[in-house]
Amino acid sequence: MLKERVETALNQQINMELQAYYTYLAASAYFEERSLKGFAQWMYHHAQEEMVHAMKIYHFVHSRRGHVVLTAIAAPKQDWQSADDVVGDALEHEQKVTASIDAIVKLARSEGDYATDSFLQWFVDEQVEEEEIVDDLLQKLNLIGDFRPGLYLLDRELAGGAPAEEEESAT
Ligand code: OFO
Repeated sequence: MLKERVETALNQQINMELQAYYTYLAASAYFEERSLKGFAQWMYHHAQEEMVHAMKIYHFVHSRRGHVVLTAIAAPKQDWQSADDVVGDALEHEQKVTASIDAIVKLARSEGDYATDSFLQWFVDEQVEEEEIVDDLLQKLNLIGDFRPGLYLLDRELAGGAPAEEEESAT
């Protein structure tokens, strides 16, 4: 059985993961509307990962005979100034998620709930990867700066279409 405080924290985390789903989906729409298909695809794929995260916790709460409480998901930010503005916000979001996961691990340990502690280790590791990939994308955007062809090439890279490969296959 889950302790009440742990159950509440896990339900809040489900909401946070769903919020992340919504946030990445809004980012995907932003890029889609600007014909940056590679970025749109990357954000869409990430949104789906967030749904998987939410469902992992959902199933865990049930497996511990807990009660899932679904609460309202706030409307995400839907307008940004630039690609690096979008990705900067995503990194900030991931850092908040990391802090939230860490806080639940701490709570689970203080409650002597080692099953939840063990379950959350997957998320602890996942957050290292999440922060790294988003930060990596942000670093590339910072490198590109205002050089628009660079943005175009990065978009191609994210879409999985490397120009050099296409040239090779065309010859
Ligand atoms: Fe669920 O990891 Fe990103 O937010």
